[in-house]
Order: sequence, then C-alpha cells, then structure tokens
Amino acid sequence: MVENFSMKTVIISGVNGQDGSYLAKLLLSKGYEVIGAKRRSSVINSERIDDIYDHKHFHTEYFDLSDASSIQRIIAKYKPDEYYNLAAQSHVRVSFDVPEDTISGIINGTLYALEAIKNTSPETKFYQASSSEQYGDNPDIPEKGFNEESKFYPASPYAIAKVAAHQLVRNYRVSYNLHASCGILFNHESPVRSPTFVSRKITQACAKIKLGQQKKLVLGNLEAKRDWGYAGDYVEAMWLMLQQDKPDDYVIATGETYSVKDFLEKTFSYAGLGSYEEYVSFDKAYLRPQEVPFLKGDARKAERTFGWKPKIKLDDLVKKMYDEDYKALQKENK
Ligand code: NAP
Ligand code: G4F
Repeated sequence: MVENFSMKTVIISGVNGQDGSYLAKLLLSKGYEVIGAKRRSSVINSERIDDIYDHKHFHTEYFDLSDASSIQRIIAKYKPDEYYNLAAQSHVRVSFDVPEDTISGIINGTLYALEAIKNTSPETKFYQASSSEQYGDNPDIPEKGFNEESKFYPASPYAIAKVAAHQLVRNYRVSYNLHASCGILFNHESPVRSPTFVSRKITQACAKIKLGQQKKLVLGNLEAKRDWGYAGDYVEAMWLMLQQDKPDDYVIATGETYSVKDFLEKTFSYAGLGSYEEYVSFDKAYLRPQEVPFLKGDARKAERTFGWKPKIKLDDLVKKMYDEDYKALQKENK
C-alpha cells in the first residue's frame, strides 16, 4: 500500500519494458511513489526492474491494455499525479502478424486510460508514448528532420494505431481540458533493449561472435535509416513534458540519422572484428511488408521549451550497449 501521502504518485504502464524500467528508476530518484502496472506472464519477466522491486516506494499492480476495468481500477485507486501510457505491442514487424492485438491494445488502452482520468481523476497529467513511426514513409522530409507539424504517413498496423492514439490524446486535451501530452520519440535504445530490435540484436551478436559463441548474424533490410538515441535520456524528456504548465506535443530525437549498415560498421569496428560483411547474412523473414526508409527528428521545440538535449549520441550508445553485452556474457561463462 502507498504509505506516504505527501509524495507525488505516478502510474507507469508497461513498467517491465525498456522505457518503463528507466522511467521508474528516474522517478524513484526524484522522490515519487511509483506504481508499476504490468500484465501477468507465465514466466517471471521483471529482470529490468529486479533492482527496485523491494524499494519501499515502488509497488506493482496487474493490468492489461485489453481490460478497461483494470485500468479504471488502478486510476481510481491511486488518483496519480502523473500517468505514463507506455504499454504497447511495440514491435513494428510483429504488428503485421498480430494487427488486431496491436491496434486494439494501443488504441483501446489509451482510450480507457483517458476516460478513467476524465471521469475519476481529471487532475492527473497524462503522457502518451507516440512514435516517429507515425511519420512512416512521408517523402516530404524537412532539412532538420520531422517536427511536430510534419504529416503522418503511417506504414504499419503499429504506426496506424499510434496515430489514432495520438489523435485521441489531442482530442481529450482540447475537449476536456486534460493535461495530456504526446512525446513523439524517435528510436531509443539501451543495454536492456529487447534483442528483437535491430540495435541490440547487433550488439549482442557482435559480443557473442567476439567470445566465440556465435558465428553468423542474420538480418533484413540494411539500408533503412534511423535516428537512434539513448533511452535514459529520453525518459527525462517524458518527465519534463509533464512538468510544463501547459500540455503539448514534442519531438524527441538526436537530429542525426544512420543506416542499419552504419550501425553494423560501428559495432563491428568497436569490437575489433573487422568487416561486418564476413559475418552478416540476409533473410527476407526480417523484411516488413511496407518499410519506413528514413527517420530523422527535429527536437528543437523540446530544447526551446524545457532545455532538453540528448546527452548520448550513436557512437557512445554503440559502445555502451556492446560493453554491457560483452560483460554480461563473460560473467555467464565464468
Ligand atoms: P517495450 O520494451 O516493448 O515495452 C512495452 C511494455 O508494454 C512491456 O512491459 C510489455 O509487457 C507491455 N505490454 C505489451 N502489451 C501489453 C498488454 N496488452 N497489456 C499490458 N502491458 C502490455 O517498449 P519500449 O521500447 O519500452 O517502449 C515504450 C513505449 O514507447 C511503447 O508504447 C512504444 O510503442 C513506444 N515507443 C518506443 C520507442 C523506442 O524506440 N523504444 C520509440 C517511440 C515510441 P511484457 O513485458 O509483459 O511484454
Ligand atoms: O529495430 P527495429 O525493429 O525498430 P523500428 O521498426 O524502427 O521500431 C522501433 O522504433 C520505433 C520508433 O521509430 C518505435 F515506435 C517502435 O516501437 C520500435 O521501438 O528496426 C529498425 C530498422 C528497420 O528498418 C528494420 O527493417 O532495422 C531494420 N532491420 C534490419 N534487420 C531489422 C532487422 N529490424 C529488426 N527488428 N530485426 C532485424 O533482423
């Protein structure tokens, strides 16, 4: 039970996920009472939050995006100061395989939370995990990258759902005067990124190859370009958005874009393995029915409004991820 009623209370949905775990740690360090909402799983999958599980200001609740009553229950129970809507089926390629689950979870999960806040806790500030995938294959790319005014051309069930959820948040902000903000975050990675995403798949494979535990790395499209930042920096931006007097939408990005090939080159070179071409092969299973070829974000509004700038860029991110993978694998082998 929450004990200290003078502390600010926050609910983080998807607390088991990459961003949920970074955000929970950040908010505990800022003195919040943190309620982590997670779904039930048949195996324990809370490794990312193991180190805070026994923290006296950290609590967990079960919920599911498909279960309106569970979302209403936790919002009515805690009437949190802030609610971070992070839970989602977040894998773009997988969204083509499970479109209904992805779309209904993202749209309904957002709607249920907004309705519960409107009806039972209208002072709660709401953060929406919007995505650069919403820009999709928009061919009209401003020189500095996509910004808050750029048009959405979503190119997957995931992105279509994120656009709908984004519009829902804007509609509830205007219609009901809720403090509801959307962070349009470009790709952000970390040592705890799931290895089903290309960044961690590469750093982990590279560390295994270096240690003689893997020979080949099988990938899809190497030409796609992404604006990759560090999750630890990006959760700070989420929090800053909710500290503003007025709700709004903000792009969060590094402003630099690199191809998957560039990511490979940087990682294999840092590992001292020479050319990635010796190790990498192609499988069309990793292609998407529709690809997003290019993403670069313009985060100048966030910098102007609340002074946010990324601290870690791609070269350091690659080193950080590779080093952690290498250390963990070495430890496992001892
Ligand atoms: P992630 O690591 O995949 O975490 C997603 C979380 O959502 C997990 O805890 C997952 O639970 C939970 N979840 C999935 N389906 C659920 C359901 N039906 N009910 C309850 N919980 C459910 O994703 P992330 O990278 O932390 O991203 C956080 C949010 O930001 C997501 O909404 C994502 O779409 C969005 N986003 C991410 C990026 C990025 O580059 N990381 C960029 C822009 C936007 P399990 O652990 O049980 O699977
Ligand atoms: O790492 P990815 O799967 O990330 P993607 O699709 O950009 O999505 C991530 O970032 C979004 C923000 O823009 C989030 F909204 C979303 O939730 C997620 O976090 O793929 C990056 C690129 C793609 O172009 C993909 O085709 O890498 C290419 N790729 C090449 N080989 C691969 C692979 N992607 C994966 N996952 N696995 C491969 O083997």
